[in-house]
Amino acid sequence: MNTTIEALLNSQIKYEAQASLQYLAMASWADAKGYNGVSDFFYSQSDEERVHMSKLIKFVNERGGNVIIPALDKPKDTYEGLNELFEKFLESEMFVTEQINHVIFECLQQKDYNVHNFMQWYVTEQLEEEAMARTLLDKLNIIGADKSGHYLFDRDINTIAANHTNE
Ligand code: OFO
Repeated sequence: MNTTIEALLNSQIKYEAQASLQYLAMASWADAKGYNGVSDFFYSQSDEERVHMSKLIKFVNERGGNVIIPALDKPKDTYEGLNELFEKFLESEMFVTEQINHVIFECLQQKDYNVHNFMQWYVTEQLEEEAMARTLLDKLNIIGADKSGHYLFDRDINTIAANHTNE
């Protein structure tokens, strides 16, 4: 396996793992605050990121590359409220998108069309997740500091996210 691409895929394994851990911390924060809907949402986002990580690990191994299972940074686990929580969610997704674009760019530089092809799944996934994070943050910005709005957001978040995915 091309060593530049192998290193980039190992970095990507870390970013997906870090996102999974971050969303787990977000789920736990929301759980403790009584936002059950938001908590379920982040538990499931955390699971999804773990799948993204495993998919990369399996791919690198199948291609005969050397997988490095990374050490992770401690995730942020306190938030001022839902607005900050979802700002961080969008930031995290935008960061991952940027990294994936970088992998894609390097695949083309290195003429590694096989990995380029494999990474298309991540491009589509990121597009979807970033759009969803933006939609949720937009809704929270409309709600502002209104407590009953936060109550309804928490109640409806999984429906909003599901409908968003089906659009
Ligand atoms: Fe891994 O999909 Fe978002 O970050």
